[in-house]
Amino acid sequence: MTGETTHNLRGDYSGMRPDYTVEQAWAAYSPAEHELWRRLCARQAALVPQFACREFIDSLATLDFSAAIPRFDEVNAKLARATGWQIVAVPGLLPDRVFFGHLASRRFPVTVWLRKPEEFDYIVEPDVFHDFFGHVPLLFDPAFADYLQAYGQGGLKADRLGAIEMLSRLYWYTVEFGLIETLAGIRAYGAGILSSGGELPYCVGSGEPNRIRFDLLRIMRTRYKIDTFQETYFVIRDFRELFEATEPDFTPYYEALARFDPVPAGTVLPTDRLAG
Ligand code: HBI
Ligand code: FE
Repeated sequence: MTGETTHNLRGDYSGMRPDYTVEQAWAAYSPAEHELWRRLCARQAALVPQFACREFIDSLATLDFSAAIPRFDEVNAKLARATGWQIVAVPGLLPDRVFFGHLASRRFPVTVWLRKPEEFDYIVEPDVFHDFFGHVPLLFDPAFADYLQAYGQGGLKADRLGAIEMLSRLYWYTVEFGLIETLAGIRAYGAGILSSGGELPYCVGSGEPNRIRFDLLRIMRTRYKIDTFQETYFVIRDFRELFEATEPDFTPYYEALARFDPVPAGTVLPTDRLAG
């Protein structure tokens, strides 16, 4: 979301603090919500060993939150020791500037509400399952945690340069829908994939989508669709590659990219190096 407004979003933004955070209100979750949470975790846990990257699998194994919707403050005690990150409870999608500001300070916004049972297979806005199951485990990986903070710092600068759309594409094709090469083959590390029952096997196993080697400028030119499986995935070698890509000052990149047209989501360019 790149808009500054929070209208027509599902969350309750009325009681939030100036930094858009709220209390998690863990006691307010119903038994039915904890049951839906258990079903969502069971579905993904069956897929993770075969399709998720090693770092996600190892981190998930140290966190035991399949029995009920987790208490953010309990996980924060462990997370602070691991990488200095904290999760903060939010009503839902935040304006980009606010979102980047949290990431830049090693705070990951996690939505407090859970989807409805009829949204078991697909939800448009991130809910607590997408944010927590999809994003939190990799916050325990030092290299990925460094990248995400660097991304947040870059986002604050992109906001000042009017380059948010290009940086949102980088977030989309890495943090949300990124793939990584492993000795056992290509695996998923993107949260949007890891929290999806259908897209997790699809992104690794299907012959349909393009799988292109990570290329920062190519990614920042590439459009994405929010309501279908991805037509193109970008594949990194390891998380250091992400961190190193975000180290330089992006200003010259934005200037160079201003001369190119965006690339449609399903296109393969002659300069693309295919992966897998
Ligand atoms: N807000 N809570 C929340 N979670 C997100 O993942 C998120 C957001 N706001 C903006 C956003 N993502 C994307 O536009 C990023 O590219 C910034
Ligand atoms: Fe997300």
